[in-house]
Amino acid sequence: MQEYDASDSGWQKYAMGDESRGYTRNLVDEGNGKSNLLVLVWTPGKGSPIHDHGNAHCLMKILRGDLTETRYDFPGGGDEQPAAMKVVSEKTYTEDSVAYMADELGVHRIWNKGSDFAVSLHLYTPPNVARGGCNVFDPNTGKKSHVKKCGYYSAFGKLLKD
Ligand code: 2CO
Ligand code: FE2
Repeated sequence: MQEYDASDSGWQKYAMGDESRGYTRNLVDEGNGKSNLLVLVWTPGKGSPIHDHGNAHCLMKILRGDLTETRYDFPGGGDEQPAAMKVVSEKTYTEDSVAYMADELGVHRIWNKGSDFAVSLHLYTPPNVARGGCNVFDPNTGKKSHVKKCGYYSAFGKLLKD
């Protein structure tokens, strides 16, 4: 991920944005069933919900713009009292930087504070979220909801119908 040159225009055919959404997930490669490579396009002023990563490794490289990541402690089991989720860090990543995320480090949300679309390249291994979805969390209560299908906006450069 570090060696990939973000000024290479190869990623552009996958970078399909949609300002009606927080971000789009565009599938580039399925790594022979062992990984998932995605180009994500982030709408200005919007972002993702707080989510986990299906017990997989996640690498993110910024291809265009800046992205802000807020990390939270992984919420505990079901019998805790509802409580606002605890922020552990907030970082802004600039073009060409690479970040790592995994459930061991907590959960996060990614936000595009800029005024133009931002683009990032994500490598997930194993591709657990593609198979089993992920969980999203309510920032005020820590309540978890399972998302069965974290769908794609496009696959292999072709727009998918909803
Ligand atoms: N994990 C999110 C997703 O695949 C993107 S935030 O970066 O990890 O939709
Ligand atoms: Fe994520």
